[in-house]
Amino acid sequence: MKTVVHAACPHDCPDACGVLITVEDGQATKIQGDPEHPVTRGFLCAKVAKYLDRVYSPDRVLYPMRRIAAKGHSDAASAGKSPAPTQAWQRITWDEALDEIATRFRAIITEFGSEAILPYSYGGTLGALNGASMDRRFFGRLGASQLERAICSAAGEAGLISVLGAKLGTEPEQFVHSRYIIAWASNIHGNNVHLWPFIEEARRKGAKLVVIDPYRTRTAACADWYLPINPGTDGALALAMMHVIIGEGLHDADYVAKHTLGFDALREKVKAYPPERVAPWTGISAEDIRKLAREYATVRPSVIRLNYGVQRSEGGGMATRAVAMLPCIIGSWKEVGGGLQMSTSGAFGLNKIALTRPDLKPEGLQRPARSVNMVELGKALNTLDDPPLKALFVYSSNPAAVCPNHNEVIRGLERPDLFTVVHEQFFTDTTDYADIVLPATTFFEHKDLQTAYGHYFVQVSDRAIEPLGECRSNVELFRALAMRMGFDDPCFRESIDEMIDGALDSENPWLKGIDRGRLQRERQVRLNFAETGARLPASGSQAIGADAKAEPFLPFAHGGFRTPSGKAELYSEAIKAQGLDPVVEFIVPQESRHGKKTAFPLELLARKADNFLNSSFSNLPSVQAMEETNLLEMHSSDARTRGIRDGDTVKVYNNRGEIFLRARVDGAVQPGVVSARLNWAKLTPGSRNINVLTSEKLSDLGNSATFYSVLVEVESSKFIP
Ligand SMILES: Nc1nc2c(c(=O)[nH]1)N[C@H]1C(S)=C(S)[C@@H](COP(=O)(O)OP(=O)(O)OC[C@H]3O[C@@H](n4cnc5c(=O)[nH]c(N)nc54)[C@H](O)[C@@H]3O)O[C@H]1N2
Ligand SMILES: Nc1nc2c(c(=O)[nH]1)N[C@H]1C(S)=C(S)[C@@H](COP(=O)(O)OP(=O)(O)OC[C@H]3O[C@@H](n4cnc5c(=O)[nH]c(N)nc54)[C@H](O)[C@@H]3O)O[C@H]1N2
Ligand code: SF4
Ligand SMILES: [Mo]
Repeated sequence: MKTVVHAACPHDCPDACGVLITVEDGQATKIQGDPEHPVTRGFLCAKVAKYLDRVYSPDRVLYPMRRIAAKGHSDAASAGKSPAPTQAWQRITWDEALDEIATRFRAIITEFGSEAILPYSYGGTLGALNGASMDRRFFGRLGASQLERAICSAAGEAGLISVLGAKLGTEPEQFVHSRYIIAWASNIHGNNVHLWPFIEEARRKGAKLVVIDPYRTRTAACADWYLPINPGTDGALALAMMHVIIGEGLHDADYVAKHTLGFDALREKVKAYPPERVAPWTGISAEDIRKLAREYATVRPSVIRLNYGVQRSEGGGMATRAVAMLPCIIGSWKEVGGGLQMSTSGAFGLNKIALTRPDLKPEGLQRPARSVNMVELGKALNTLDDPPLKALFVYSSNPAAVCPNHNEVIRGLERPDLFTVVHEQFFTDTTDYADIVLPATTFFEHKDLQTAYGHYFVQVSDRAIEPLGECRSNVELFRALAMRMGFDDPCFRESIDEMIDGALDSENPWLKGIDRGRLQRERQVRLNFAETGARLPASGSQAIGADAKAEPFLPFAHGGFRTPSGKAELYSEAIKAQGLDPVVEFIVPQESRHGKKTAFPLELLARKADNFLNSSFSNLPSVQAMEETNLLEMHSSDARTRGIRDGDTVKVYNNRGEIFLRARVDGAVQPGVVSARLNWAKLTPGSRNINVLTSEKLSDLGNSATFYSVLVEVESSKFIP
């Protein structure tokens, strides 16, 4: 029997593709993009196009396993293979695994209290159910420490929300109407590939594409104008652009008067940021800054695709705030194809309370459980007291690869007294430190509800095949654990469909008329913007993009900002309350070439790989074939002064650690900047990855990670570990 099942890609990616899976006699035999999805339009990225290799990989975790050897990478692993190190593991039943976890948890709670247990999850799946529902209910009811999930986007979200009040932005379909497109810290070909066809269509009609990125991405190489910027200086660039725009009267005085708060204070503030002052920080000439500002303000509609690279810096929150002000002062929110997109996730408004049940608590616990920032996992494992962390439950994440200050993370994970459970699809860097490993389903094997952060379509992702081996989804795992702990709240028995219905039963007017039945019939349903304001201004009502039936969604054409004042807040009391400049300012990042002098003169971009997804996919041979790994990209001038030639082994180091990579001298970075890509640690020489060099330092807003504020030194090395 042959069927075609509709699913949605749940990986941590803005595109949330519509997917069609062909199933023959219970086996998935083909994956393709759903051609009817109006944004993702029938194609998949290169890694997910090879998803059958992932689902049916011989390296999948298929059964619960108990550790029978010391914690740490096995020899097979450091030899560079993608291992299922069987000599470290003994297969056990689910009953044995659940009993052992429940017994250990009870003992830890008796001796140290429930906050000695820490859940640790992030972006393995963004499915609404498997991402955050039964797990949150379980750990809430248990009274475990709460996890502050700030590793990715918290600084940018705080910056964006301080101006707009919500994570809303320009629809990707509208980019075809843009005449001037700025891809700002936005690796579109690598991380957001479904936006590219819309940009190409706009360019065929004459639009100009500008890319602002310290790394010459494939997108930068295709741009009409590439502006390599020094890392961590985007806030200064945006301030200088506003200096020019306001100084030359290129702002939209009418929009500003009606829909913004604090313009006079901003006008004063930007006087301190003339292009001549900002040029040395950014590495962009004053002349280019002026040209960029003038073009952006006058070639209309102009749009900014701001992605998360800007906010992975010490000043990332303020920088995002500064960039988010630009469309507010030029009034481009009024135009189809104008505005800015960083995230669209704020539009979905699922009923998160129903999903996560924050009211569940252990009997007797009055205050909320303490919170631990996931960025500081190393610090938490090694130094947290009262109570110390005694158990770590990892799912949908690979902290032994993705967390900053890797050496400290590993030191913590090696603790023999730490009871670690990892729910995974593969034997990752993190399972190498687990006491118990539990097998997890892929999205082929479970049903879920899918939103997006790069468009406005909702989908139900159907289950295509039975779970492989004894794999269980996150929902089913935490349901079973709740039962084992004796939690009898009815919510632990809710079916998947009941949970989907509960999530869609929300006060968000944009979900009106969208229910599970309709989603299963229509596959991808655009949010119901017709129900509320936020529509086209009377002047221009051209149809847009692939979905001509739908009116363009212009979130702030008539104001309607979700801030306390209802205006775009160029002055923010909330920012002031945090002790920061209520307007906006640029503070030179300490760990940068502009900060205080150190022995480490080069700025490192510890970037993601175009063909992996954070550390996911990096173990699959067919995906490895598309990505060159273990490289340090550097500029020829920095290589020359250190006697390094293309292909040499180099040691890259700072006070936190060292790593051995192969030098690539090819012009992707500017002088003073080096770049390397995230990969599994055990697939990197020495079994340490690039996060040995990154720090736990938090960003100015949102307590987020600062993966792109890192200084290092590089030297030629004969030694290959
Ligand atoms: N192929 C692939 N796709 C992915 C991912 C992946 O790992 N691989 N990861 C997913 C995840 S988790 C996320 S959050 C999104 C993130 O996607 P993006 O928001 O695009 O995030 P990054 O790749 O971190 O950074 C984007 C770009 O910012 C640049 N950059 C670094 N520092 C600065 C700076 O100071 N200023 C400027 N202007 N640019 C800077 C980087 O060189 C990079 O090209 O992508 C998702 N999609
Ligand atoms: N140096 C450096 N470090 C970074 C970044 C960077 O740019 N540079 N980016 C940061 C960013 S933006 C992010 S978002 C984080 C991402 O950090 P993570 O979310 O930890 O990302 P992944 O490495 O993709 O690990 C996800 C794991 O979840 C597993 N998984 C997938 N689906 C499921 C499921 O349904 N259930 C369970 N139990 N497991 C599942 C996958 O097999 C995979 O091993 O990394 C951060 N780390
Ligand atoms: S990772 Fe992103 S681009 Fe690739 S299939 Fe999934 S949603 Fe689409
Ligand atoms: Mo992320």
